[in-house]
Amino acid sequence: MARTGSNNIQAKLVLLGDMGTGKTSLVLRFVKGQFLEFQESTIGAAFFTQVLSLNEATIKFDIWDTAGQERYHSLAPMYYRGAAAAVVVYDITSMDSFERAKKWVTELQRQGNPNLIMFLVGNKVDLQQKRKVGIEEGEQYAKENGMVFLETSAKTAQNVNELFYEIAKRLAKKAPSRPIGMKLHRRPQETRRRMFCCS
Ligand code: G3D
Ligand code: MG
Repeated sequence: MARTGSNNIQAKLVLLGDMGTGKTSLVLRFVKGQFLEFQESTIGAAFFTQVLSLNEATIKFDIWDTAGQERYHSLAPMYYRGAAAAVVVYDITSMDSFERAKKWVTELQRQGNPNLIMFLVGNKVDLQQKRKVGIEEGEQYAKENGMVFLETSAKTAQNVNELFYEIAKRLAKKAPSRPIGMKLHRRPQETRRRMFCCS
């Protein structure tokens, strides 16, 4: 994370979690305000940028949306290394995805940066009738691991902007105050780029 002007912050954000939990959908909801019922699986990782303005600072997010499949696991450190914030996503209708989320948290704790701001997100909260992971379970685990916890729905947009605002607020609090003299574009273009293909 770097403060690139008096109150401009550039921060790397990574999304981790099992395939199918809704990582790409959450990012698309935030960046483009859209949701796709049939969302292509991410191959390797995808990159997005988005700018969010708070009263106290403007945050430019460099977002790495990872694939989540086991076969791409060895690439994950590339995405979480140097990240200022990590969002570990599970699907509230899948206990397996919650267990997988815990593994990501353990990996981040072992290998990641101790200053990393970590969020635990239970997505697909619109599917209440299929819920397998209780809200208390998520909350409890997040608390034990010093994470911020939220349940979201990329489909209905519930808590999605709140998630990114909360990340931005915490980044703004933590960012070093010494400017390092790099300017943001006034209206950075959102980009999406496939990094790895195909197996
Ligand atoms: P991933 O990036 O974590 O692998 P995706 O997950 O964003 O690709 O989403 C996987 C599937 O879950 C997609 O459906 C997507 O539409 C759906 N999905 C994502 N978020 C939500 C949500 O909040 N609620 C509901 N009900 N569905 C969601 P398909 O049909 O393409 O598998
Ligand atoms: Mg994806």
